[in-house]
Amino acid sequence: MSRNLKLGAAQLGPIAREDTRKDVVERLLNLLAEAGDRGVELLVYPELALTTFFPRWYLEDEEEMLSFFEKEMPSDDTQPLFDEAARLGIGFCLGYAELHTDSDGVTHRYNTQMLVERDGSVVAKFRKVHIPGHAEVQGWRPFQHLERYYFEPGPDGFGVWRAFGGIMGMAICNDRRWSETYRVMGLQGVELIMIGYNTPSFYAPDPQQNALQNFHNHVVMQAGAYQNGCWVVGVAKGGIEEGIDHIAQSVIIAPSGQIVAQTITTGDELVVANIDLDFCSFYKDTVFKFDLYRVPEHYRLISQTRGVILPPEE
Ligand code: CDT
Repeated sequence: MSRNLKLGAAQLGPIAREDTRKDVVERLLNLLAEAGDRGVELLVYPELALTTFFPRWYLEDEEEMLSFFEKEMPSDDTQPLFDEAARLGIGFCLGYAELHTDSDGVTHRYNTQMLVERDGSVVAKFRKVHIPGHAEVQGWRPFQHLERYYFEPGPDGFGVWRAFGGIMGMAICNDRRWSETYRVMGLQGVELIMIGYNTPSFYAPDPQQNALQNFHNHVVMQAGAYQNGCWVVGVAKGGIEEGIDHIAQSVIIAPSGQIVAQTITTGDELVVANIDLDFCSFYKDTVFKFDLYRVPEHYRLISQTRGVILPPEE
């Protein structure tokens, strides 16, 4: 049996601070048109795909800050993307900064991805859980990573949704570095995890990691795919954006942990793979048959006896 899905990773190159939503949506539409020509059914765009990666700046002025956030989705500017995708019968996953007002009138700022089905219906919103960086300006850094100033962690954790003929999950950028991201979705039977990212090549707290950025990007997603028997697609906004270099190397990864497609540029680029969701069962029903082989009671035993306390030094 096979459940084939033509999956596209729509990598973006840099977005300048001055670029309007209309400019960016034009680029998203170009990638969508190419995806249509290549038979794509589900197209995944990066994290914060509508704007530059503004957390590199400390914006005090509320109006200026909120100009990077979407108050509604779709908006007037993004409606053409929704319309064209539905006309072509292509579903998509789009990252953006979300300004959400809850039923008590309290506003929340989230780093969000929306999943839209081929008929244009919204499947789900996922809000980034692991918010990296810092909340106050740190003058020693050559540039800031103020995600903790702009965003609060998503309150809903990692869910999965039945869509596109399978079980779909999402994560955003820093989420991909944490093993529990994949495992929490793995325990819910996830078959495809969609991840957008913006990752500067320069890591100020420990620059010896710079040379390993592309390795770390792939190793976490390949391990997450293999250990949970699921497909993973990781999509970058890469290249030199406002003077800051970002890694690219967007990938589609099989449940075997192998990379089946990868971008070769740091700009706008589409890579496509025909993924079989039934291929997950080769791993979910064998080496990673959770019901048979996992021993959660043993984890409890360890935490009861050892907790989080390290043994005393000799
Ligand atoms: N966007 C995002 O989450 N980026 C982080 C950068 C490293 S932490 C400052 C990442 O994990 O790729």
